[in-house]
Amino acid sequence: MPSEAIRLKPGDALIILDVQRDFCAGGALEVAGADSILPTVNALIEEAVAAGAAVVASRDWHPAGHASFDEAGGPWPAHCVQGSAGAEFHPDLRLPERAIIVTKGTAPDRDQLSAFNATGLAVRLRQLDVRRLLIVGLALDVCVRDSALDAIAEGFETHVRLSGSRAITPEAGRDAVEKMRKAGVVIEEN
Ligand code: VGL
Ligand code: ZN
Repeated sequence: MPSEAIRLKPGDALIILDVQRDFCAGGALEVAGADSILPTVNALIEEAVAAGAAVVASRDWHPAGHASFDEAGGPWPAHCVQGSAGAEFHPDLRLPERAIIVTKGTAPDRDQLSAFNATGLAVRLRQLDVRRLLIVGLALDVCVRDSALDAIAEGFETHVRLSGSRAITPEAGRDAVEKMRKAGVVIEEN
């Protein structure tokens, strides 16, 4: 059963994962179709601001030679190196001034795929009386998945809107959706 798209309201947070140049067209770890989520994401930002919902944007922010890079024996090409052009948010992403920016992946020796991994985000959201999350961004099968699973574990009602996300591989994307659903994430398939 497809789940209905929610309307953002106070007590909600829009969580935008890693909409950075390196995950978008021409980037070091390009996610197919990544640029096509921008209209959806920008419309959600406008909806969140108008509704008084919080807006959170995470960024992958690795030191050079990070453990997750293939040069160090990790699974990924070098990407989102701190201060590089590839680590910048996509130039068309219209973040509001009051957006909460979460930086992750800074520990040199391990990966931090989830925006909740050692970032203090859950505490911050609870301080803001946030109870419900709408997660979009990149990539569906990696950081969106891990963040959504952590969000459930932290006790948030958690929605993922598929039109605002893309996977690195389609099979892993399908697996991620199944895993998130099983964990109690509401998958909005529109
Ligand atoms: C991500 C792979 C490596 C992501 C980050 O943001 O989904 N994927 N680092
Ligand atoms: Zn990374």
